[in-house]
Amino acid sequence: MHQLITNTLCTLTLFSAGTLVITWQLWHSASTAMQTAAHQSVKRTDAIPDEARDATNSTMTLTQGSCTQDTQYSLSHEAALKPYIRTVALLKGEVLWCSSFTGNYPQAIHQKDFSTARLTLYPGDRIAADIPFLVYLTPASVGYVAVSISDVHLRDALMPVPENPLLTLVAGNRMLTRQGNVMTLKSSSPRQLLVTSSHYPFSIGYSLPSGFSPDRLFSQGGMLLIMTAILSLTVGWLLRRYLAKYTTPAENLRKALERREIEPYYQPVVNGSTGSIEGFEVLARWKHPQAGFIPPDVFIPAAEKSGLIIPLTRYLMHQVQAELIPFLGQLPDGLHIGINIGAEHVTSGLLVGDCRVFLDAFSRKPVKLVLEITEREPLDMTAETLRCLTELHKCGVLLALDDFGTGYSGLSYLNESAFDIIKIDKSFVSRITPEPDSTRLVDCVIDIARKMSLSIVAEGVETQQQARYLTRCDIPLLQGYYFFRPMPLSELLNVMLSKP
Ligand code: G
Ligand code: G
Ligand code: MN
Repeated sequence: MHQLITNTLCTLTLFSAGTLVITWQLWHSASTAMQTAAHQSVKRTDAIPDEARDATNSTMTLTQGSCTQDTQYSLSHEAALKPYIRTVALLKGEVLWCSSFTGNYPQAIHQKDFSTARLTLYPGDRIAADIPFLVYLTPASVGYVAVSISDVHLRDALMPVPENPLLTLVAGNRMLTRQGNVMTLKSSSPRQLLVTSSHYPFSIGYSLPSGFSPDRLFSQGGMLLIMTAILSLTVGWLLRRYLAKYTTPAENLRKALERREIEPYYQPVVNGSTGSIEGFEVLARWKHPQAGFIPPDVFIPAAEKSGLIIPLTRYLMHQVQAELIPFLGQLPDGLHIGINIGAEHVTSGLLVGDCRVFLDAFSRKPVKLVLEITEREPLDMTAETLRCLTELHKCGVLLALDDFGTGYSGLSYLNESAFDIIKIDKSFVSRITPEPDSTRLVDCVIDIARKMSLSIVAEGVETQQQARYLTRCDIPLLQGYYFFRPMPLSELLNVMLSKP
């Protein structure tokens, strides 16, 4: 579950980051395109006042004369031969006295806000047939020369990129849109960026594209989006495989504990001379839903290394307690319950409390709790450890040295008189055969135990001969396949409750 969330989050984060980068890149390209368009537009628009300036230069001298036919001819000539120019006119104050268009009929300028600026945009009026126009005005010694330019040419210059409707022509405080409207700029007008001509007092205005536009993203970045999605899913999938492959044994074990896949099995401990079951040793069994049965030799060392041996043991103790309590009335008194304990549990300071809880649960019918501490793992016999073992003895817990003779200096442990029982390892028991000298080693071990006044449990008894020999040596408790294999509780109850 945890892994699935990590995976999904990672995939989504990757996809979002990719989408963000694509969005930014598309916005950046669109902004650059807009800026380039504005610069191109300035260049193209510059050519228009260039023409008006030439026409003005050729007609400047006419401002001093009167509006004769020759004067009109010269004005019309300029207007007709220069493609951008609509009219060339001579003004005194606000009165137009000679024009390429109206001839020598003096006419007042109808525009309410006549401006003496070099370039002025005017909305259409009656004379101009409601077509907006730009006036290029030059003061002369007497009056002005006014050259008007129709908006068509201006609007053309605003269209370097046909699909880009956002450029405007700005002169003074007025603006011509590409739709051909002349508007006065106010502080409330939408903000636009300006590229100003270096030759004439006008600018081309443009707005930056919106930061996010689903339209732009899908139409221009569709392919990239699909690729990002595929990439994110692939990385997510690879990560999933990687995580699945590299989960440590400890992690698997932790999950197994959470999912309650580990359960206690019970191997009966038998009195060799009477054949009665005196109790059992609890052995952990992991039933993995996919991998099937996992043997403890595999996961117990992993648990010991990862510090999970304590939770595992506590879990088993709790299970044993919960499973057995309902049948307490039917079980014999002083039941021997052997539990395997990791060295770490002894030094953790938790063991005494755990045992007290366990024994309290069985207070109705006292049991003999035997902690089996293996000799294969080193156990530091510090003052702290010894104090813990003493505490355990005070609670009535018995301590058994497991796998005796196979590992770390069991003899020196015995010297501390901390143990009550030794469990003779199956490797000694298995040596007992009909051969005359085969019992020598096990005899030595038994001798040591006797000299140290320790009880003995022999484990790994597989044959009748071994059982007989050990019983003859007065070893009270035996354990092994010859009697019983480890079994689940239901079977244990069967064999215990059917035999006297
Ligand atoms: O059955 P067997 O194969 O059950 O056990 C293999 C090894 O795992 C033995 O050394 C046994 O002592 C150990 N073992 C089994 N169950 C437990 C357990 O609950 N705790 C500890 N510490 N060791 C266990
Ligand atoms: O280390 P410990 O003594 O806790 O281990 C007990 C181990 O011995 C378990 O793995 C258990 O299954 C195994 N076992 C119990 N009886 C026999 C037996 O008769 N023969 C063999 N080979 N193993 C046994
Ligand atoms: Mn054991």
